[in-house]
Order: sequence, then C-alpha cells, then structure tokens
Amino acid sequence: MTHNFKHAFLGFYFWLLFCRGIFALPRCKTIPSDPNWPSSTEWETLNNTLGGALLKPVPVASSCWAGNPFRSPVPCGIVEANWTSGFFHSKLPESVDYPIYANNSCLPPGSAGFDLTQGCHLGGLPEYIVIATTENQVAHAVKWAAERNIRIIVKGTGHDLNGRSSGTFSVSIWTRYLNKLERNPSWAVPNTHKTEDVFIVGSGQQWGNVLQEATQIGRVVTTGQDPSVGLGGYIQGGGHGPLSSTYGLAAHQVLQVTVVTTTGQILVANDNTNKDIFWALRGGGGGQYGVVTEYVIKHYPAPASVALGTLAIVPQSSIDENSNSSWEATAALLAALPELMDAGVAGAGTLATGEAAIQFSPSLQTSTTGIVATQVLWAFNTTSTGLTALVAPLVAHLRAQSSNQTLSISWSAETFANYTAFYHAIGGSNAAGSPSLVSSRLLGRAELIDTPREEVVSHLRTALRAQNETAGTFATVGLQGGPGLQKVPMARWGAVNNVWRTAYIHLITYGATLNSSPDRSPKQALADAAAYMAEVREPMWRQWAPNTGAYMNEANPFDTQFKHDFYGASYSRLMDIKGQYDPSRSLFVLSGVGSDEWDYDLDSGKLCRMG
Ligand SMILES: Cc1cc2nc3c(=O)[nH]c(=O)nc-3n(C[C@H](O)[C@H](O)[C@H](O)COP(=O)(O)OP(=O)(O)OC[C@H]3O[C@@H](n4cnc5c(N)ncnc54)[C@H](O)[C@@H]3O)c2cc1C
Ligand SMILES: *[C@@H]1O[C@H](CO)[C@@H](O)[C@H](O)[C@H]1NC(C)=O
Ligand SMILES: *[C@@H]1O[C@H](CO)[C@@H](O)[C@H](O)[C@H]1NC(C)=O
Ligand SMILES: *[C@@H]1O[C@H](CO)[C@@H](O)[C@H](O)[C@H]1NC(C)=O
Ligand SMILES: *[C@@H]1O[C@H](CO)[C@@H](O)[C@H](O)[C@H]1NC(C)=O
Ligand SMILES: *[C@@H]1O[C@H](CO)[C@@H](O)[C@H](O)[C@H]1NC(C)=O
Ligand SMILES: *[C@@H]1O[C@H](CO)[C@@H](O)[C@H](O)[C@H]1NC(C)=O
Ligand SMILES: *[C@@H]1O[C@H](CO)[C@@H](O)[C@H](O)[C@H]1NC(C)=O
Ligand SMILES: CC(=O)N[C@H]1CO[C@H](CO)[C@@H](O)[C@@H]1O
Repeated sequence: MTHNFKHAFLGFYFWLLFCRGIFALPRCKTIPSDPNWPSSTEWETLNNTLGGALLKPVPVASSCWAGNPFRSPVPCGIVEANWTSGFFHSKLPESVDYPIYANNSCLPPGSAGFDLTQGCHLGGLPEYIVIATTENQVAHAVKWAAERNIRIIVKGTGHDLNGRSSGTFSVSIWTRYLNKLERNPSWAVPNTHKTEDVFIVGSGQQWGNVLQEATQIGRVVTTGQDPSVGLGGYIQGGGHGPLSSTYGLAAHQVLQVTVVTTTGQILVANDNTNKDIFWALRGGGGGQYGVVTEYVIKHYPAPASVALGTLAIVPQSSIDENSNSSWEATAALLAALPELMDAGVAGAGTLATGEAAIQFSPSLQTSTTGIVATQVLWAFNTTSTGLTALVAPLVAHLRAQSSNQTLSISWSAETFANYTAFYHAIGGSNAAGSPSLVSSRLLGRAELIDTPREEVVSHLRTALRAQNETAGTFATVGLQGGPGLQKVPMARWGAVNNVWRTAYIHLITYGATLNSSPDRSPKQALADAAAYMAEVREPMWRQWAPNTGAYMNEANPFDTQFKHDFYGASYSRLMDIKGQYDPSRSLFVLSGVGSDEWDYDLDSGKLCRMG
C-alpha cells in the first residue's frame, strides 16, 4: 500500500516535471552561474561558426580602474573626455548612452553615477556580443542563444533612453556593421507594377550618414534631430524629426524590412509577404520581434530653402505678476502651435524653470518662479520673411497680453540656403552619459486649444515641477505631429500608436532626481525616480490627455499604463505577433509587449517570469 502510494506520487511528480519541460517555458533566463549555461568550449564552437565574430565585452572604462581588469585599449583620459558623447558610445560594442540601465557597471571617474566602491564589472553589460556583418551570422547566433534559454538583446547605437539596448547575462547582437547604404532608383514596389526611388540601408547605420548621402543628390530623409541617432530602434519606435510634420514618422517611410527571428528565420517583410511582422516592425517597438538587418525607405526632394526662427518668452523678474504672466503666455504659445503647423511650420522648443531656466535663457540673471519658453520654429521652401509673417500675429498677441512689461518677448529669424546648413544648425548635442527618466505625452488640439486655458496652465505647472525645486527642470516641445501624419495612408501606418494621427506636440518632461549612490543601487535610484513620476507626472497626463498616449522611444519605461500609452489599439495584435516570432521570449525590453509578465531585476541581473 505504502509502496503503491509512493509510486503514484513519484509518477505524479515526474508528470509535473514533464509538463514543465515540454509545455512551459523555464521561469528564468539562464545565467552564467546556472549548470546549463554553455561551457567555454560551446562558446568557442559558436564563435567558430560565426567566423570569429563573438566578442567577450571589454568595458571601455576599465582603463580607469586599478589594474585595468578587462584590458581596455582606450586610455582613461579619452574615455572621460568622450563619455558625454553619443557618437563615442555608438562606436563601442558594449557601451550605452545611459549606463544606469546597465547598472553603472564600469564608469569613468567624474561621470554621473560614478561610485568608487562599485568597481568595474561586466555587471549589467552583456556576457557576449556578436559583431554582426551577415544575416546568416545573426540567424545562427540568435537561434543558438534562444535554444539555450539565454536572453538576447540588440544594440545599434546604444542611444536608447530606457536601457533597451543593454541587458544582464545576455548575448547582444551589435548591428553597427550592418551598414549598407545604397540608392535604388527603380526598386520594384511589392504588389504593384510600379518602381520607386529608395534607399536600402543597413539597420546599424546612423541618420547623419544617410542624410548626407541623400542631400548629395538633392533629396532628404526623415532623420531624427541628431545625426548620431541610429535607424534600428528609432524606426521601430516611430521616429520623429524635423520632417515628420511634413511627411510623417520614419516608420511610415518603410517599404520593406529584412528581419531575423529568434527561431533563426531570415524574413523579407513587405506589403506582400510576412505582412504581420512587417506591420509590427513599423512602430511596434525596437528589440522585441527580431533583429532587423535592413530597411528599404522612401526619400523626398530637398527643400530649396529653410527658414528658422526663435520665439522666446522670458519673465522680466520673479515677482508674482510676471511669473503668472509667463505661464499664461506659454499656454497661449502652445495653443497657437497647431494652426502654425497646419500652415507648414515645425520646430522644437524648451520650457524651463528654476535655475535650469538660466541655462536656457542667457538674458535671465537669476532663477525664476515663472517659466522660460524658447521655441525654435522652422518652415521649408520659405524665407525668414515668410516665416516671420506666419508667426507675427502670435508675437503681437503675446506682447499685447504682457502690456505691463511683465515679459520680454523676442523673435528673430534667418534663412538657410539648403537643408544641410539648416540640419547642422538645429543638430542637437548628441549628448549621453547622464541619467534621466522622462515622462512625456502626445498632445493635440483637444489638449492644447479646447482645454480651458487655466487648466492648461495648471497642468504645465505640474509638468515643470522638479523633485529639486531650486534646481528646477525643463521640458522639450516637439512640433513633430500634425499635417504630415494626418496624410499618411493607412497602408503605410504600421503598428504606430494611432494617437499620433491627431497629435501635434510631443512634450517631454524631466525633473525626477536620478542619482545612484553607494547606498542606492541603480535599481533603487530608478525606482525612486519612477515613484516621483508616478505620483506627480503620470496622473497629470491622465487628467489632461486621457485619450492620447506617449512616444515610446522618449517616454517613462515605468509607466504602469504603458500598454495604453505606448501601443494603444495595436497592443493585442502585437502580443500575438510577438508570441509567433519570438516563442522563446528571448527578446525582453522594458515596457515591451508582454514585458509585464516578466521581472528584470537590475540588482541580481535575473530576468524571470512573474509569479
Ligand atoms: C542624442 C539623442 C537624440 C535623439 N533624437 C531623437 C529624435 O530626434 N527623434 C526621435 O524619434 N528619437 C530621438 N531619440 C530617441 C531615439 O529614438 C531612441 O534613442 C532610439 O532608441 C534610438 O534607436 P537606436 O537604434 O539608435 O538605439 P539603440 O539603443 O541601439 O536601440 C534602441 C532599441 O531598438 C532596438 N534595436 C536597435 N536596432 C535594432 C535592430 N536592428 N533590430 C531590432 N531591434 C533593434 C534595441 O534593442 C533597443 O531596444 C534621440 C536619442 C538620443 C540619445
Ligand atoms: C572569437 O574568435 C576570434 C577570432 O579567432 C577571437 O579573436 C575572439 O577572441 C574569439 N572570441 C571569444 C569570445 O573567444
Ligand atoms: C548592480 O549594482 C549594485 C550596486 O549598486 C550591485 O550590488 C549589484 O550586484 C549589481 N548587479 C549586477 C547584476 O551587476
Ligand atoms: C520644396 O520645393 C521643392 C521644389 O523646389 C519641392 O520639390 C519640395 O517638395 C518642397 N518641399 C517641401 C517640404 O515643401
Ligand atoms: C498668480 O497665480 C497664483 C496661482 O494661480 C495665484 O494664487 C496668485 O494670486 C497670482 N498672482 C497674481 C499677482 O496674479
Ligand atoms: C497692468 O497693470 C494695471 C495696474 O497695476 C492693472 O490694472 C492691469 O490689469 C494690468 N494689465 C495687465 C494686462 O496685466
Ligand atoms: C549649403 O549652405 C551652406 C551655408 O550657406 C554652404 O556653405 C554650402 O556650400 C551649401 N551646400 C550646398 C550643397 O549647396
Ligand atoms: C538641488 O539643486 C541645487 C541647485 O542645483 C543644488 O545646489 C542642491 O544640492 C540640490 N539639492 C539636492 C537635495 O540634491
Ligand atoms: C572615439 C571618439 O569619439 N574620440 C574623441 C574623444 O575626444 C577627443 C577629445 O575631445 C576627440 O578628439 C576624439 O575624436
């Protein structure tokens, strides 16, 4: 009896194991301390199959640490001097712009988050990196890793604001040398008898190179504002820039994608074939469905000239009346933007408070309790005179509102003879290396114009609040939606969150303090900043703009409503596609589809299913 019972029990136990093995995925991704982590011989075999393209990461800042534990060949002084340059990190296989998401694992002295007690480890960096040059290599590597239950990440430039191109205990596919850049003036458009003049571009290319190639033949492409931004994750998240309000987002320009899935398939996806993953890769988020190797993209005629101007609103002093007046004027400015955009104006601006305002407005002598707005505006195929004529009524309106000299309102404009000179002038800082956690929202007419002005002012005050009130903070005002998006045909829309269709402004706010310290690990520091955003910013957006969402590439990855905010109506179809093409769930990113089923613990480095 006892014997039989024991037997039955064992049988049940083995049945359970059997079920887990066959039907259920393992709870956690395999890590080096697990017995089933591949042996060094197996990694060597993989390396041989990949033609020697497998790299054990060498944290570049290792040279700054006693004994240079990883033997970094780059002298520490060079690392220190370049740490805040996005171009620098993009050239390195392991490095990312926002190292807090890689657990600040090996930082140079003086950099944000540096902590002598933390030392230099692989830590949050990948275990191995594939320096990919061919699709077959990528296919072999990802299938190999997925079969061994090892986490896979994809790094192009490493610019990601939300750490989505880094990951502990992972194999990283580095796309930098998938750098094809060709024009095909008669590319056969699938499903039609037509041809189109296109660029065929490797996913690891950076926009500056593509634009340079385009402008040489009198054409332009839908880049980001900085030349260092890569195609890979930028396109998959949507991709806005100086031309998006004219032609739509970068995802809308894609006619074909070549993608390698974690099952080892190399797929060509377009309007005719593999339509579901083609749809997902246009706006459904980077690093989630497969490794894109190549894009076929549209290009457009270069404008004959570009007008560029700056409208600045600066409170004359910190007295209450001036301060209030600056908030009201800023709300009036935002309300005027949709009309201007419909008339062909785009741009990018900043709003700043506290001490931060001084940085943005040299004319401001002291910190302000008001807000400083610096709105850069541009328009194509026109001159400074043409742009000034469009902006003049707004400038006059703002000046009339401030008749008691509460504000200084200035406007100046110039004309650029060509797109290259304009792009150079607006080119951002390509900045990297400092921790930040943003919270953002897409705003349209309903939020900017139809919402009562005093409510907009109140939301703006919340949007520009800072955890450190003295330091203040800033926000960026991107005129990146508007008419160009409204004109995109549905066939070209892809999985981009459809709230972009009615959005005009992409407002990104900062202001959460994000400082790791010897007693606050990066995980805890991120959690603290996320808590501030969850308490102050996110509820404000939900009140002001409940029906819109956020641009996932520049948004709060800890937003608890990321499904609604980042993906909107596309979410459930994206879940299906993710399940189909990445059945082993090897590709995890923060706030990716299905990411709420997983817990990525930066302290332990473990990536495990919840529950
Ligand atoms: C200085 C700077 C300026 C920026 N300016 C703009 C701007 O003007 N407009 C805008 O829209 N955004 C801008 N961004 C945000 C930008 O969209 C994101 O940083 C985006 O993640 C960049 O993509 P990437 O491929 O260059 O970066 P990466 O960090 O390399 O990748 C980002 C994400 O995409 C995935 N990914 C990358 N390549 C591939 C691939 N080939 N296949 C599959 N997944 C891939 C990665 O796994 C990761 O999840 C800017 C960022 C910075 C740092
Ligand atoms: C892979 O092989 C190349 C070429 O033989 C070698 O340089 C490299 O160090 C190897 N990578 C690893 C991780 O051993
Ligand atoms: C991350 O950093 C913390 C210290 O800030 C450390 O305790 C932890 O072990 C690190 N985790 C990994 C995976 O490197
Ligand atoms: C600018 O004008 C050129 C013709 O000179 C035209 O081809 C192009 O489409 C125009 N661009 C924009 C953005 O209006
Ligand atoms: C400024 O605005 C605040 C908040 O709305 C209000 O309490 C205060 O009375 C205003 N001050 C002046 C001088 O208008
Ligand atoms: C200007 O100041 C006067 C006197 O203080 C006040 O009555 C008036 O309302 C102010 N006007 C504006 C536009 O603030
Ligand atoms: C573009 O304009 C700049 C500045 O006016 C000029 O130096 C440059 O030669 C121009 N480039 C082309 C290709 O016309
Ligand atoms: C707040 O910011 C000010 C000004 O930048 C700085 O001097 C101060 O140390 C900061 N306070 C905290 C608590 O970080
Ligand atoms: C690789 C890289 O970006 N190097 C730069 C580092 O900084 C020095 C000095 O500022 C530059 O000269 C290098 O080009």
